Amino acid sequence: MANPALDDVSYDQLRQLVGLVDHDPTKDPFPVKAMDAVVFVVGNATQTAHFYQSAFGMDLVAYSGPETGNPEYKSFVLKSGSARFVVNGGVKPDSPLLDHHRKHGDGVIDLALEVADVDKCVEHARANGATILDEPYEVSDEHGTVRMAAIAAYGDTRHTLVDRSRYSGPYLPGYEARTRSVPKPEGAPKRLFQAIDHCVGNVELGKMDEWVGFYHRVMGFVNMAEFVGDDIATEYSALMSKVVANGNHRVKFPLNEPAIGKKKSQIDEFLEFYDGAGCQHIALATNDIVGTVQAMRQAGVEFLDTPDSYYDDPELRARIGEVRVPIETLKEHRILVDRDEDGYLLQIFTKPIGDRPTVFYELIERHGSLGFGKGNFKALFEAIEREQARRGNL
Ligand code: TYF
Ligand code: FE
Repeated sequence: MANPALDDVSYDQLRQLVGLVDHDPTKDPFPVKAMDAVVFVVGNATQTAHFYQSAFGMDLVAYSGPETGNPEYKSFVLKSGSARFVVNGGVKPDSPLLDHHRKHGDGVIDLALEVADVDKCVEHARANGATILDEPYEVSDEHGTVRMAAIAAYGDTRHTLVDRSRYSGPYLPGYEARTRSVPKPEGAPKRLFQAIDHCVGNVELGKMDEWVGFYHRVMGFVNMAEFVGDDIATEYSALMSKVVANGNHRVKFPLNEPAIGKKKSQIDEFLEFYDGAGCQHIALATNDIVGTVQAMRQAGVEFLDTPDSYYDDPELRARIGEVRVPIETLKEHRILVDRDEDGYLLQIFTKPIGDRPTVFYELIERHGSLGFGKGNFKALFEAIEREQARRGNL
């Protein structure tokens, strides 16, 4: 059975955590409720599932694999609040997951979306030129029925559409309930994050506007105000960026493309090592970023460094004003802060978590701000470029 205690994140909490806005889903051509799951293909799902428990504090909730009648691959389902990760690794040598891993390394294969009406979404997507990878189908077991379909997104990334309103099992038919297999450290917070805030896609040079158009046309997503345009791009960021979101902003997808600047773009580095377009970072919403960073660091997660000068800059101090945490604490943990007209946010970025310089994480604590930390772009991109240089890719 699903454990409701694991996703007891209320709508009001979510509104604060990820910055929701009012929206009428009855007028939406492609109504999306939320992220259903971020699905990864990795080289060793058994060990990656251990990592997300031990380092990200997630709870193992379900499993499918040879022991449950699925000889092809192992699949572990992990939760933290409303966030669900699924990590898959090939078992049978001819599993297509192993081809995906050979090409991309550890990465995101599916940004699955929970929807109320799979068929309505697929028809809208089809009418607007989307590639339908899986026509609507149903799977059932003793817990009920799930209706699903899948559409193609950038690179080899897909969006599976999931209607689980008639299903009460731990994940999907074919999965068995599991409980945490790695003990929680003593005194550890109940969970280290409560929700997925946004998932960023890196696409090839000149393709950003095509993919923004895709999300507009096919999925009815809207533009958010935050973007990195030509001017900022060539000066220091070496990337262009626009953000699309579903109607109530529960699902936010920033899209980056490389910009031709003085140096090799961090987006080019990603595209080279991922061997194509793909999901670059996932931002996790927490209501206690200091506690989360502390716990993750203790477990060995490495974060980008921020120079002392960032915190000692009087202009920054004046701009951010009063925030929940003393600036000395932010400095100690290398947490970035940004303020805009709606409020402020605290954020920090991990180094790439796998062998290839591709996928990384962001932690974000929002206090009214609906942005993505525009004021931090310069400091952040400089930190990313220092790491890029250490890898010999700049
Ligand atoms: O999601 C965002 O827009 C921020 C900033 O390569 C950012 O987290 C943008 C591009 C990038 C790294 C971070
Ligand atoms: Fe981000």
